[in-house]
Amino acid sequence: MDRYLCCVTLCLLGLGFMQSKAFEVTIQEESKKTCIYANVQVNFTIEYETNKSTQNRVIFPAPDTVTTDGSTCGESGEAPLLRVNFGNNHTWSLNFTRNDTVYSGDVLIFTYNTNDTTLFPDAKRKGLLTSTTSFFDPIPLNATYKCFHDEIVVAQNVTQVYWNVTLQAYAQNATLSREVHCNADNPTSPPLTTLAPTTKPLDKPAVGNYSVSNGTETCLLASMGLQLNASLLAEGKNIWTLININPNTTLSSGSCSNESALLRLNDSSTIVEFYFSIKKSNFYLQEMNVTLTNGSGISQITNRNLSFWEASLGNSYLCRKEQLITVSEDLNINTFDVRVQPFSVKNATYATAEECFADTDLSFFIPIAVGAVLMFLIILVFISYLIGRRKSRTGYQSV
Ligand SMILES: *[C@@H]1O[C@H](CO)[C@@H](O)[C@H](O)[C@H]1NC(C)=O
Ligand SMILES: *[C@@H]1O[C@H](CO)[C@@H](O)[C@H](O)[C@H]1NC(C)=O
Ligand SMILES: *[C@@H]1O[C@H](CO)[C@@H](O)[C@H](O)[C@H]1NC(C)=O
Ligand SMILES: *[C@@H]1O[C@H](CO)[C@@H](O)[C@H](O)[C@H]1NC(C)=O
Ligand SMILES: *[C@@H]1O[C@H](CO)[C@@H](O)[C@H](O)[C@H]1NC(C)=O
Ligand SMILES: *[C@@H]1O[C@H](CO)[C@@H](O)[C@H](O)[C@H]1NC(C)=O
Ligand SMILES: *[C@@H]1O[C@H](CO)[C@@H](O)[C@H](O)[C@H]1NC(C)=O
Ligand SMILES: *[C@@H]1O[C@H](CO)[C@@H](O)[C@H](O)[C@H]1NC(C)=O
Ligand SMILES: *[C@@H]1O[C@H](CO)[C@@H](O)[C@H](O)[C@H]1NC(C)=O
Ligand SMILES: *[C@@H]1O[C@H](CO)[C@@H](O)[C@H](O)[C@H]1NC(C)=O
Ligand SMILES: CC(=O)N[C@H]1CO[C@H](CO)[C@@H](O)[C@@H]1O
Repeated sequence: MDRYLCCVTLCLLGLGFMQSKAFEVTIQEESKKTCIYANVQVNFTIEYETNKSTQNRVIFPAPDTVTTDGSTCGESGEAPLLRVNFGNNHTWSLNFTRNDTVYSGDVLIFTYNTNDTTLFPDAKRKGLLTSTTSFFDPIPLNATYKCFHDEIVVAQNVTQVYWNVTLQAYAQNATLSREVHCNADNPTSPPLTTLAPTTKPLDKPAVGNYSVSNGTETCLLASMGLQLNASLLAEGKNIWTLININPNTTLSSGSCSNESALLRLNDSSTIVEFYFSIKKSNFYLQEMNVTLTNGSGISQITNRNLSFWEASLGNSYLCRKEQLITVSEDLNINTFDVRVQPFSVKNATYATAEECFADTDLSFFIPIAVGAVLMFLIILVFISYLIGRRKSRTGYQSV
């Protein structure tokens, strides 16, 4: 079973700070190639019930003497696992997950043994209890995760405070030189997720076909790709975050009347509403109402004073180029390949398209404009020639 040799190093971080405990471990393959390295300081705070029916709280650090039995570099599809055992049968284990470009911690399981009478002298429930959480967001495959600041992880009666963390997995025996720090370490730099290329949804959003019916007939047609660009509060600061609306998971609904029409797109708790109105003989997008759910926070952003996507009633509006709709200071929407017809839809098909100005090809227009100017000059020269000739002729006649 033991294809992997695990070696444990004692570490007194900062040489001399005896009271600050840390475990430093290296997991190696049989070929002695290092695959996982970790240097971690963590305090555990555990609440437990005593046999006097009171609540007790114990705080202790992970010691610097640990073993790594049960750790594995992972092979044949199995995830690499770092398992750290210490004290009286307590275990801290973290497995890792990756794709082609990034990796992250997957599931962190902390198991503590309440039979340990030095830590839990009067525990009512005796045995192995667990606390399951996640740990660190995706970082590039060739990078080391570092976090000097405190990171707090809370789950199931256990609060874990981490600091001075260095972690690398999928190391392939190389010392990973690129360091990616947690947000707390660089409050001014972009969040970790923007450093990990595959986690930012920067791809163009997919174009979805949506419709609204008034019960019997399709009364509104729309197709578009939508990308919300919202300034969201994350860890105490606002970060511009891109959210692509995925047509596969989006439900469309709405309503139609003779004067106004509503298209509501609902993609897993992100709701985008488009209100169309009529002025003179044109329709246009007048109002947007966007509901964003961020964790437990919900923000609602409304703009009633827009003027986009205007076309004649009876026609549809078309714009292939990317457009920017500024809904508020905190919300921009990038739209792609828009076609809408909120009124006079017949037989569930789009009427003639009126194309936006941005789509008109200027490279096609410039030669025409230059040609027109040249033609104008030629005509001007010709007219002055004619006038000149007539003048000179009248001149001769007067002689
Ligand atoms: C792994 O790296 C160490 C230090 O760089 C080196 O001494 C060792 O030979 C390497 N092992 C393999 C199998 O490449
Ligand atoms: C960890 O716990 C020790 C006491 O056990 C305390 O002195 C220290 O400040 C704690 N560190 C953090 C970062 O909470
Ligand atoms: C990590 O461990 C958890 C719990 O054992 C398991 O559910 C999960 O599938 C594992 N992750 C990977 C990538 O294997
Ligand atoms: C609680 O448990 C401790 C240790 O097992 C024992 O010494 C003590 O008598 C118990 N107290 C009560 C009230 O049961
Ligand atoms: C949307 O409609 C257009 C035109 O009818 C069609 O070409 C396209 O495949 C449709 N897209 C989806 C995702 O259904
Ligand atoms: C739906 O729209 C059609 C065409 O505009 C109209 O004839 C019909 O009465 C509408 N039905 C309802 C329920 O509003
Ligand atoms: C998102 O909006 C911010 C602020 O206006 C802007 O700097 C950023 O370039 C936008 N991102 C995209 C992809 O449109
Ligand atoms: C939507 O579903 C289609 C077919 O299942 C798939 O090809 C496409 O990648 C999906 N689009 C998104 C944005 O998930
Ligand atoms: C915006 O949408 C939300 C949720 O759909 C709704 O409660 C709210 O009344 C709407 N606001 C406006 C101005 O339409
Ligand atoms: C409605 O559309 C269907 C298919 O798109 C077509 O077969 C039918 O002839 C159309 N009817 C009218 C009245 O245009
Ligand atoms: C509380 C909460 O879930 N906040 C999230 C808001 O969105 C940003 C960006 O997607 C996340 O990083 C935050 O965690």
